[in-house]
Amino acid sequence: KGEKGSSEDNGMQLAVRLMNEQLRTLQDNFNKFKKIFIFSIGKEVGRKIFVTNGLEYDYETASRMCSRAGGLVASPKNADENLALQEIVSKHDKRSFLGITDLHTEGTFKYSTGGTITYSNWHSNEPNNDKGNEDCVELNTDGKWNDTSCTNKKLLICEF
Ligand code: 291
Ligand code: CA
Repeated sequence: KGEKGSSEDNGMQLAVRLMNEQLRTLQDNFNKFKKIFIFSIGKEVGRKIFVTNGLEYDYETASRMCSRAGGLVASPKNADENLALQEIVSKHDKRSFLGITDLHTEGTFKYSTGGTITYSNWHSNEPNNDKGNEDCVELNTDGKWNDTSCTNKKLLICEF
């Protein structure tokens, strides 16, 4: 019984060693793929990665597309993230939606995940809810925010 136990232990040790080797190979491949991905299409800021497909959609479609991909519509939480997004909209010369709206309560801008915004970079005299119809937020190429109609089509940028 003791002998059988130890041969089972040896088999287990071998299996664990092989799994560790495979895990290491998987991690190496994944890290390499991640580097190539970020180099080619992503923009990394801290632990966040911003990605655009270069196309424009209304807010509802943008929101659906980002969540289907396992992400969220980009929401800058600090000046670094806002600058990274500004670089993307400047490169494409298209304003983007942010994952921020006051659809729930007029005048109170919240993240799509809930919670009142903790960082903002409004253009002077914004948000103005022009024509009483501006519940979404667009990022301009100068990095400033403007509230705008959710049915406008803006550059899609998701965060992951
Ligand atoms: C004016 C300002 C904005 C307003 C915008 C929209 C149309 O900015 O009154 O507060 O949101 O018009 O009525 O433009 C967009 N992009 O929403 C003009 C440039 C943004
Ligand atoms: Ca506005």
